[in-house]
Amino acid sequence: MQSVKHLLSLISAWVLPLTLAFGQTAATRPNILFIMSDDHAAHAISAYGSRVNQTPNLDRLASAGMRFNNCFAVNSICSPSRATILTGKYSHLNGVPTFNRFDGSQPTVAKYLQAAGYYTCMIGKWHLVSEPTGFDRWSILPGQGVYFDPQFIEPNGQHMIRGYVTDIITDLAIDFLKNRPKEKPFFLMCHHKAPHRSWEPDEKHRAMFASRQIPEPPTLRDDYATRTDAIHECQQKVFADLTRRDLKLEPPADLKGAARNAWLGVKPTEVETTVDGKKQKLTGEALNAWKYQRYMQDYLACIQSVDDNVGRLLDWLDKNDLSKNTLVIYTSDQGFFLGDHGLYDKRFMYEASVKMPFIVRWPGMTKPGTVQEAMAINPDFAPTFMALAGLPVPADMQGRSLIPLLKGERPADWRTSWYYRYYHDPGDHNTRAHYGVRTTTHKLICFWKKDQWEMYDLVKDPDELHNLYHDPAQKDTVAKLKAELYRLKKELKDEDQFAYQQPP
Ligand SMILES: [Ca+2]
Repeated sequence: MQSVKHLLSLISAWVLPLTLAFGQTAATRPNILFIMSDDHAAHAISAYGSRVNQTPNLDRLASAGMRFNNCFAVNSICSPSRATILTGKYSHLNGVPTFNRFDGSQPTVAKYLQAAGYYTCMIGKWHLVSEPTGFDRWSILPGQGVYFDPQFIEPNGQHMIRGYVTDIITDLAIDFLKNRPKEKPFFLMCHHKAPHRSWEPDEKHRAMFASRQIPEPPTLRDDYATRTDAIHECQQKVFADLTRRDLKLEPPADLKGAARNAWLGVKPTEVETTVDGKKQKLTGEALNAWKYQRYMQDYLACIQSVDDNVGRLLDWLDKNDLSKNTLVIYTSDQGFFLGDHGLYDKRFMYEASVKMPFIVRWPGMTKPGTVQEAMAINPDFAPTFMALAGLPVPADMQGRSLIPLLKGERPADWRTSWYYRYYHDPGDHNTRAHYGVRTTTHKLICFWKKDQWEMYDLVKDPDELHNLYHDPAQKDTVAKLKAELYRLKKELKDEDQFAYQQPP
């Protein structure tokens, strides 16, 4: 703790000379508006070529800025991604491999920016158990929070706000911007709860999607041939694992309390519903298709409200003459399976899960309507914020500033591979722990508790349907990927700190 305080005071002393050295003066340092939703897959954004929805406000941001096509979460679940974004470090160094408590006494990018004169604020989903540190103002949802009439925790207590959570978080963000000290640049983390499970839209957006037929993804009926045990064993399957609660089925009126909850927790194999005005009993393939529709209709309706609210924030910046000197980011804490491989949720190192949407508008610096193919990872976010504030990137942050990429300059030594590690096993969905490496062309995954491996050629098989690990023709490729995996693991100081035991 003492060393952190010492470090922060040193940084304060450095700020003036360093900002001058980095060419960012107090007057030119940009405001940073970081909007992050929860579980919003890039392939549910029309700027990313979505087949399932339209997101005009996110598209507006993308057309005025840069869309990253290859931005990834290095541990694809909520709390670990948040801890990584704050610290610039992998889970094994920031101490949050699963849903455990974040040690708020460690250095974070919010603390560094606050010490450097930024006005810092955190609004919405926090999900790190401990209270936020390094923020001048914060208002967070307890745990996962709820969609309707949510509670918020603030430094001086907890209170409920009536309404829909996505609207309220945006209201709070605007209130913060209105009442900020105008002489300081701001760093605002605006974290939406939506579209996290249990996917509860407000009435307006629910109605928009209620009768919409959503196209099925090509891998919805993946038979998992050639894959190892993990995907067979996991319980995050659209057809097998969605509950009556997920599907918004109405319990019998006489059921109360625990009995009602038990009824809602059932994964139904038969559902009575109304199709084209007629009551029907759905089973088998008809029920499977219906489950996918119910899941996606609600998930997409939640996203539509996020999109509307991003539009509100962008409008507010425009009206208050803040758009020019504010860097705006839209991202999600990880991706999500939208029926891809027959799954919902995230966790696996497969593309739909690890790929984060990442859209950045930075007027005057980032060329409008550009697309970035270089690989970014969520440990890069904190170093990027440091560099934007004109601060040196601390040596123990494991990512790299994205500023050169945002300016359209790709450093010759930019990464061509990155390391992944997921720990929450069995977790909520019986998903096996694994680590792996992804390059620009291949992916190697090791489920270390069983010593089972998968290898994919992402160029020939972008849907990751053909595990080539045991293919004799791929022997050399597998050996090279293994060498790279262990090189990265060592370089990142992953010494299996949480391999077999996670913090409580
Ligand atoms: Ca999440």
